[in-house]
Amino acid sequence: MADIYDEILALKERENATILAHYYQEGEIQELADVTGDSLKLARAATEVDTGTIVFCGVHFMAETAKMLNPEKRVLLPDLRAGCSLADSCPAPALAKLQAKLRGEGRRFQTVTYINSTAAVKAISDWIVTSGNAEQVIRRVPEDTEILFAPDKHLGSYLQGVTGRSMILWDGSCMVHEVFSVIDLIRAKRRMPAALTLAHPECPVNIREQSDFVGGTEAMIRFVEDQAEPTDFLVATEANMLWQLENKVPRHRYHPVPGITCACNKCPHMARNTLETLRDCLKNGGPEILWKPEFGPATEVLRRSLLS
Ligand code: CIZ
Repeated sequence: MADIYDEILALKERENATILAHYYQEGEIQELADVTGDSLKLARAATEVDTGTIVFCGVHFMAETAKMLNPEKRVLLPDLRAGCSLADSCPAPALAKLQAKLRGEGRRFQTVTYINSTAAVKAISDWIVTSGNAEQVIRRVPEDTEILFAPDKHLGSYLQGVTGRSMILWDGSCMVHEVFSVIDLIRAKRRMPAALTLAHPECPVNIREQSDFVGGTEAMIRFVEDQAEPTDFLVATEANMLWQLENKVPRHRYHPVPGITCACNKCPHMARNTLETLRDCLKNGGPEILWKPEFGPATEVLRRSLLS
C-alpha cells in the first residue's frame, strides 16, 4: 500500500494536481485526497483549486460539474464508466417531453433538478439542488409556481414534506439508497435500543420513518458532532460514509444499515475508482472530462444554484 500511496503523491506533484474525493469513495482514497466532501462542498472547493489539474474521485456528474465550473482546468476522472443510476433514469429528451406536456396543459412550473443528473438535463432545468442546499434553493421558487422535481422521487417526497411545496415527481431512485432493508433496520434497532438512526433523504419513506435524523452527508456529520456522549449510530447511506464518520468523530460507534441483498451497501459506480485507476489516470493524463456544447447553459444554472 505504501508504494502505491507514494507513487500517487509523487504523480500528483508532477502533474500539479489536486485530488477531490466524495465521501462515498473507499477510505483509502479519501485518506489521500486534498479535500473530501459531498457534491456541494466539492463543487465549491473545485472553484478554489489553484493547480491546473483536478482529479475527481467520485462519479461522472460530479467531475462534469467541476469541469463546468472551471472550464480552464484539466479535470480527470479515474474511470469514465463511474456513472449514476439516478442520472441514467432521466434522459434529457424524456424530461423535455414531460416539460412540453406540462406547458401544453397550461401548468406554471419550474424544474428543480438534483445534481445527480447529466449536463444535458441541467441545461434544461431552472435550478440545481444537492442534498445540502435543496431546502434553501426551493425557497427561491415563487410560491405560486409548481415544482417539477427530477430525478429522485424519494428525495422529492422528503422535500415536499419539509417545504410543504407541491411537486410533480420524476420516477427515479438511487440504486444504493433504494435497497435498504427496513426489516433488518427494525431488528438492529431492537438489538440496540439506545442507537440513533441516520438516513439519507434518498432513502424511501419506510426507512426515513424509522430514523431519528434525515439529512445529507454533511448534515449527518454535523448531527453526530453535536452528540457529546459516545453513541451507537445506525447509518442508512452509502457504506463508505462510515469511514468519514469514524475518522471525523471517533468517539461514536457506527453500524451500516444492511441492504436487502448485502451486509453493507456500497455504490458500484463509486467503486470503479481505485488506488490503481487513480494512479493510472495521473500517470496517463486521462480519462479527461472534455467540454460539450450543453455545458454552457448547464453552467449558468449551476452557478446561480450552487454559488450564489
Ligand atoms: O450530495 C451528495 O454528494 C450526495 C450524492 C449525497 C450526499 O448527501 O452527500
